[in-house]
Amino acid sequence: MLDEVKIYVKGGDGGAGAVAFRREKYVPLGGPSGGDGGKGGDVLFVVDPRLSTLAAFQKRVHFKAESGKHGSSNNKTGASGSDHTVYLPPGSIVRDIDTGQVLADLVKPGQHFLAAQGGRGGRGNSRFKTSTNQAPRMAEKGELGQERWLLIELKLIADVGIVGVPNAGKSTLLSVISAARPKIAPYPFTTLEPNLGVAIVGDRELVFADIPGLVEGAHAGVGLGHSFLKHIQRTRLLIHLLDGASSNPMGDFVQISTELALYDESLGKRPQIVALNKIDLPQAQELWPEIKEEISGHGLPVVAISGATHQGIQDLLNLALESYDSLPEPEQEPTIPVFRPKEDEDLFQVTREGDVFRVTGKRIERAAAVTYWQYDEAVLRFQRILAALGITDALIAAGIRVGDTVLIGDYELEWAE
Ligand SMILES: Nc1nc2c(ncn2[C@@H]2O[C@H](COP(=O)(O)OP(=O)(O)OP(=O)(O)O)[C@@H](O)[C@H]2O)c(=O)[nH]1
Ligand SMILES: [Mg+2]
Repeated sequence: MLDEVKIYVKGGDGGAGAVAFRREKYVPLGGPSGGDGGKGGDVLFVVDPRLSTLAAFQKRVHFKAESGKHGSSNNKTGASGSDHTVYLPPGSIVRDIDTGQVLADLVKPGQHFLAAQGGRGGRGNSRFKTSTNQAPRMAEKGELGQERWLLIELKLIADVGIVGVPNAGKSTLLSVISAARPKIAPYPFTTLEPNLGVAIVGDRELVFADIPGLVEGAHAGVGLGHSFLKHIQRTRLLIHLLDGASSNPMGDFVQISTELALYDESLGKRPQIVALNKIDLPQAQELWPEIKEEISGHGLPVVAISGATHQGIQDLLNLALESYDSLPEPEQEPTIPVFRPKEDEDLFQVTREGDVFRVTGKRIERAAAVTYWQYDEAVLRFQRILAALGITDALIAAGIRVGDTVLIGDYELEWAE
């Protein structure tokens, strides 16, 4: 699963303008007739909702548009280079590789981004004809196409994750509730990377992710590994799909729940709706009463559905929307705690200028600020703090005598016995 790729894009260079002159019968030297060069093609990024990963960029990272053709005689403009379109999945963020600045946030199907502009074609010599120069022997070169490296990140933003053992029917469910067309097959590990689909529930949209099948040890990388598990960390809700054709759906349930919790404790606690799939099969119908009771016993909502006949699907969607709306956003990714040494507030410093002693220090200055100097008790208490912090001793060591002035914060005190 690729979340981030660096790709190189280059617009086509503009074609060169031509230097040519008309050749006509009986005209020794005709006027200039060199055509302009063609424009270089652009490299465009376009959102394709059928894509859900950046996997295509494992094979190829350089994309160049075609250059413009050179201009030619008879004022013929060179052909423009064709554009090169690169398709990206929805949720792709395009960044400048050096500054990290976001250049485009590609979300909507069909949304465009001009990744690299093609160069302008050079002007042919007929454009340089003036009253004083009727036969210019000059033309322009084409402008070079823009080139740059871009960083593309994929935000896989799913609201609801569909999890379960291989072959449970997760991809089938996604294909029923959305326009997504994931591969479906009667063998395990058909889905290799998460697929996203948007389901319309009433007047709302929910993005579902069909997660590859999980097996025992998935948290440690068994099966297809666990890199895709992080993509369900941001989902608010899980649909845990049980395979009604399995010999032991409850055993599967416990196993998958364990894998999720082992991968990430909070994922194990993520709200779940359990759905027994393939209820069209007699085998599943037989299992249903017992499963319903057991899952309800765990305090979880449970429904019976069939991706094949669509039984129970609308109930499941309504339930999903209802729980989704009642849930808070999932916790933010944990930030790294920063430990700073705590400032020692008791520290103080005594400085002497003649018979004036200045005491600085956070705690003692605060104590001075909150003392009601008009009350003896308060003053006594302040003196106890001075002693406790070792300031009295420090002042004596510094040579203070009765009648000298002590400055603490904004206060001026007279030293007495
Ligand atoms: N009878 C019946 N078969 C179903 C139902 N849903 C899915 N299937 C079949 O179960 C098999 C597996 O379906 P998938 O949707 O590929 O299962 P998956 O959970 O995505 O499997 P992986 O991607 O391999 O983890 C296919 O042969 C489906 O046709 C259902 O409701 N009833
Ligand atoms: Mg699948």
